[in-house]
Amino acid sequence: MMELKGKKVLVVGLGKSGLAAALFLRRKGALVTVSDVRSAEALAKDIPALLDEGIMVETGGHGLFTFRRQDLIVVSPGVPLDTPELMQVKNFGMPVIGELELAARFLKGQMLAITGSNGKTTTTALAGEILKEAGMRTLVAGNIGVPLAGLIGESTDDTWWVIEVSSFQLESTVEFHPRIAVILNITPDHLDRHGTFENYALAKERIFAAQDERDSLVLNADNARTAKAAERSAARVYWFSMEHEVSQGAWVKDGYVLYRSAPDAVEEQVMRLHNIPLKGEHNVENVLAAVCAARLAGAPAEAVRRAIENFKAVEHRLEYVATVRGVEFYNDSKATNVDATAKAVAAFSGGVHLILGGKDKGSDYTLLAQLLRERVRAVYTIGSAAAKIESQLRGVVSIHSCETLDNAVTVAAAAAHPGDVVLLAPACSSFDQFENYEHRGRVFKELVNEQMGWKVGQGA
Ligand code: UMA
Repeated sequence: MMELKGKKVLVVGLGKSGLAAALFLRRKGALVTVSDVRSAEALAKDIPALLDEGIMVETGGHGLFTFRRQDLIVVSPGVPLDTPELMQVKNFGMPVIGELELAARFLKGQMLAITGSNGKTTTTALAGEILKEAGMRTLVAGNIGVPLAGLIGESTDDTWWVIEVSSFQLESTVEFHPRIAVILNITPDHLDRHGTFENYALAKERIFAAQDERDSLVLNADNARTAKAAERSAARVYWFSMEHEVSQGAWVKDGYVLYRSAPDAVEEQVMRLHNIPLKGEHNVENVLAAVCAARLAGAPAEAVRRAIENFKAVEHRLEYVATVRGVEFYNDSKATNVDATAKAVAAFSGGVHLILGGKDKGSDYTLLAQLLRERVRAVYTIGSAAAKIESQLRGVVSIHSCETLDNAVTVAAAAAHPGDVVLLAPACSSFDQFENYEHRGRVFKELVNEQMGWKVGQGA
């Protein structure tokens, strides 16, 4: 294990991950500095606690001098690895790792890690619920919103970590070694950071880079780019599929979820499809992946069934908000890429009023054209991506330029007829107008409540 006592460590980025990493490193005796591009005012709520712990803080930009006088640099996931100061010190041989890698080196227990372009938060939450239902010591962490570094002290040798991992986190892993790794799907996302789809896919594949033949890799047999990963993995590969039976893993047949632990094992009937309490086919895929991963971790089939049947949709993932004058409102603020939006729209048979836009990530919105023609009555654009979306989808469907979410909800609610759906599934990240996708989703829900004539906080 890496010795941290007396080492000079720089943490880059003071968001959730940076804060947790800095406090962990300090407790381990490191001499910690945090550097963030935001101003001291913007970071005011976190700085006093850091100074109290004896952590130094650099705000308003990254100084090359600060970066150069360290023994180790720990980066937050949102900090691109080609940030000039990082590139410079890497050239001098400075070790640079991410918060995930740091935590993975110190935590106790075993890791079940889940990645994918879409569905990873729901699948992580599902797998976590199943292991808890099975009575296993479980910690759920990662991209789902809880940095691992803050939970290390709670882990013991019999802990199962259920971790949502993003391509950003995986880019800076070295020894990160999950016993069970899951890749749900790989479809274009984050091209602004990774440059090409292939680079992005390769970052995802780092989830199994340290695995060997004693480990398990769960892959989506129906997603071409994901299935290709099998060739490069040293682990035992398990599959899940909506379309056909698999040799080992989980699949759907005659209205049931089935699982088989090995090609010559008996197939188990896990549960009826009908009893999955989540909307949309993509959520059946998430269930299949969670079934596979949880059975591999040792959860009994009965606990798997019970936990899934009692599962509640995760906030901001195709979350039902309310019905106002016969119009249903759904919040899928977590649909931050084109594929997630397509899945959200496909969960409804028609009559959708779709709110699209935010910060563009180099996406191709024309991929939505067919689905929009079939199921969407109108699109309402918001944010800085609006002009691009409008030019790519002109003539496909009626488009209203709304600029803000507030405006979009008002215009969509007025246009929708009873039986229609107003769906926030914006296909973009939120950072142009909101703090993050959770903030965007919360604002949407407040606006829907206002449509009902409610004031926030007053309840029904
Ligand atoms: N910053 C710098 N320099 C830079 C860039 C950013 O100093 O060059 C600073 C920012 O000013 C800010 C801080 O870094 O103060 C933000 O760090 P961060 O973006 O890593 O945010 P955290 O709060 O640490 O949240 C991260 C994940 N964020 C990202 O990957 C962008 C969260 O995932 C995750 O929940 C959290 O760690 C805990 O693990 C969010 C996300 O959007 C949900 N993830 C992407 C996705 O799901 O698509 C990958």
